[in-house]
Amino acid sequence: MARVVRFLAVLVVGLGLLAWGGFRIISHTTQAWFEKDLTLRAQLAVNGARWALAARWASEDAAAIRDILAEITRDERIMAAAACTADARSLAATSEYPGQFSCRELGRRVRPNAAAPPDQWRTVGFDAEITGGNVHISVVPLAGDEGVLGFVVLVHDRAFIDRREAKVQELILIAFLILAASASLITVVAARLFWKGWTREIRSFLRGGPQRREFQPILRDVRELIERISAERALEGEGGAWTPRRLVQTLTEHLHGEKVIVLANREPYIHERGPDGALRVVHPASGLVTAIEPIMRACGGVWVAHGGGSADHDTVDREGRIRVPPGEESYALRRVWLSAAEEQGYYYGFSNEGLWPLCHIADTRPLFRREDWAHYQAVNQKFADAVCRETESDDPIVLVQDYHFALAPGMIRQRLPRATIISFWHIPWPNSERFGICPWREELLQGMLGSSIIGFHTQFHCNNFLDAIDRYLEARIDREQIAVTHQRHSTRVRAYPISIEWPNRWLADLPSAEECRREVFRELNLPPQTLLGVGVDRLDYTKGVEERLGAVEQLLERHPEFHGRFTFVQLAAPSRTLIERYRQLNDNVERLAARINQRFASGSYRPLVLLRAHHEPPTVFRYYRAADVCYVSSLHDGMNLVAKEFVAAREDLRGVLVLSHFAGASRELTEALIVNPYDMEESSAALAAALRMPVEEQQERLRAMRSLVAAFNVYRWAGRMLLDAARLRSKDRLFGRLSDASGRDLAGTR
Ligand code: ADQ
Repeated sequence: MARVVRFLAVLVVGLGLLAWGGFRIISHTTQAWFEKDLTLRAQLAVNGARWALAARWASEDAAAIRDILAEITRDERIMAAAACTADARSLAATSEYPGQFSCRELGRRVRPNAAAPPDQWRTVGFDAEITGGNVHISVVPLAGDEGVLGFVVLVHDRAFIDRREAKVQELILIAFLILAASASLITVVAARLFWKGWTREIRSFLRGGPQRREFQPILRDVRELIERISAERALEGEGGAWTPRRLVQTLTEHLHGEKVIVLANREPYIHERGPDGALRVVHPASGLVTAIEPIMRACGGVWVAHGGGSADHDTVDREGRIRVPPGEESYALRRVWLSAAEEQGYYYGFSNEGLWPLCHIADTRPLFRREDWAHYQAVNQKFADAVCRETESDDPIVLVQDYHFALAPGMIRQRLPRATIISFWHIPWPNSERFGICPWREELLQGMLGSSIIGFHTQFHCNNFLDAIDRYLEARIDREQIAVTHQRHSTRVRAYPISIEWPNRWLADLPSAEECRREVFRELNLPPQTLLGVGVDRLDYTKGVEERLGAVEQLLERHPEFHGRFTFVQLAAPSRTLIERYRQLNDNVERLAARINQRFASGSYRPLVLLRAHHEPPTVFRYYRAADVCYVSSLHDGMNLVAKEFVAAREDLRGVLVLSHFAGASRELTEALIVNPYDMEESSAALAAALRMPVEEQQERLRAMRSLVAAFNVYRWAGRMLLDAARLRSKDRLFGRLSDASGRDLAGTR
């Protein structure tokens, strides 16, 4: 109510000011007109009497001149008149002439300047006040045969002008009101008619009836709104929890049970043959696999990946397929074979020496080689072809994973224009200046824009991506829809923060935290009062393992009370060891661990345990459960699932997570102790605080983080992407129908 009153008050004041301003202008203009009119009249009157006046001027016949002046004042609007000589003496004046306007004073007015001779004099006019009212004075030079003789003064009645002015203003006001009333009336009638048609169209649209073309943009907005609301409802739905069942339901209801094809470089199950010839299945240490595998278990479909295991060939059928997971077969793994040269160029070279350091701010220079690029293109084409062979319809749902396949979306789109391609970029996206380092930046962006949706972990990375498009491609960016249109194809860009499965399958058969702790302590030969810290990573320079060990060293330096009591165990899965920078990292970490042990070891006490090997998930989870503190010190990380796994593992609500500010996970797990891993002071202090943290505080922090990871689990991550894909598909189908009906390509105008 107060708002309405405020609005009306502002409206009234605004209109008042407008009207006042309008009147000022009108009155000014009419006044100027009237004054001009008076001057003209005065000149006419004097000119009309000019010969008669001139004849009497030389003899200075005052009586005759007065008679002529009296004749002039017969005009009802001229009240009085006077005649003055060139040297400003009074010759004659009518009886009503007001004495206050002397010839001397008026003589000064007709001269443009003091020295101006009479032939330069000009007619002047001005308003004045006399007893009895306002007047207008005109002073008109009188010309004879021998030049200017003097001037005539005419006194006009201003009351007449004021009356006329008021009348004009009144008429203008009436015209204005009539105009405003007609305009309002027309607007109201038009709006009513339009509203009526509009609402009728919406009602008919909701009932599924025919739609008129001119209403299609409005109906499209309404449709989008309805879809968004229903998708949000489906997403947050009853019960709220996202489970494998709910994900499958979503797929069935919204995507008609469509088969999902995942394209990822890493395979979820690697078959290795040991030295004894026995076959072994390995779960790779990969955040991507951790996240996608539960989705495939739930939804079925095909996972297309590089077959890199030593026994991978021996376990597949002729098409390179094998049903997985072993013993619980629910989806197909389709292996693609790469030659050593292809793997070197595409995987180690372009992907991991080029794109990986390009996208991570961790002080390692990206290396771009032309031959790597050629392999990257060829291998992307090879995988894209494999995906197309796995499809059963012309509009499959394809989930393209990560930076290994920036070109594949465009290649798949070329063969299957109606496919729904969701690309997810698991690592950060750099700012556009850094991205510009890549010599094939345009090609990468074009390839990615073959996707229907491109996902990143954070909005920040989405924005960086849009900036890169803006800078390097001729494309239209719609910042409201967050979409890019390039060569008539539209791609949505969205943030989908990835997560882990909840409940976690690896926890189901795991012993209690106490038992895990006992087992780990036995394995590491630790005394029971030991405080245990743990780090779990692929050995990658972006994970900040060197910085982490530095923080442990400083903790022991600054806090002697932890000597002999604190042990940090680092599980480090060797990764990309063919690359020089990774070999260096390996050596550095080993050297650092040795130095710390040398400095602080005593008796059987070793402050640092480096377990440089791949560990199967049950072992990893056992360490999470055994630890007092888990330190994730990434220098730059898209998300980091280790942090979320630690939170999931701590059903006992014990333990503290110390988490790098530079991991995407720090945006969600705000109850962790968030640190800058480059700052040794801060991170070692955080480790000390974690080791001293009261149990109640540990419980409180973990409770909050656990409820977040439970609600925002990986099923929700996939569910949101699939719902968005479903919306796009129905929209595409609708547009397809509309364009068929109208013979126009509407899809291209989106
Ligand atoms: P990654 O860089 O692989 O993933 P991350 O998210 O930390 O990183 O996941 C690592 C996974 O490997 C975890 O599941 C962990 O348990 C496992 N792991 C780590 N060390 C291991 C070891 N020594 N032995 C066995 N398993 C180990 C990329 C991005 C991340 C993003 C994920 C998912 O770099 O930022 O979170 O994708 O999108």
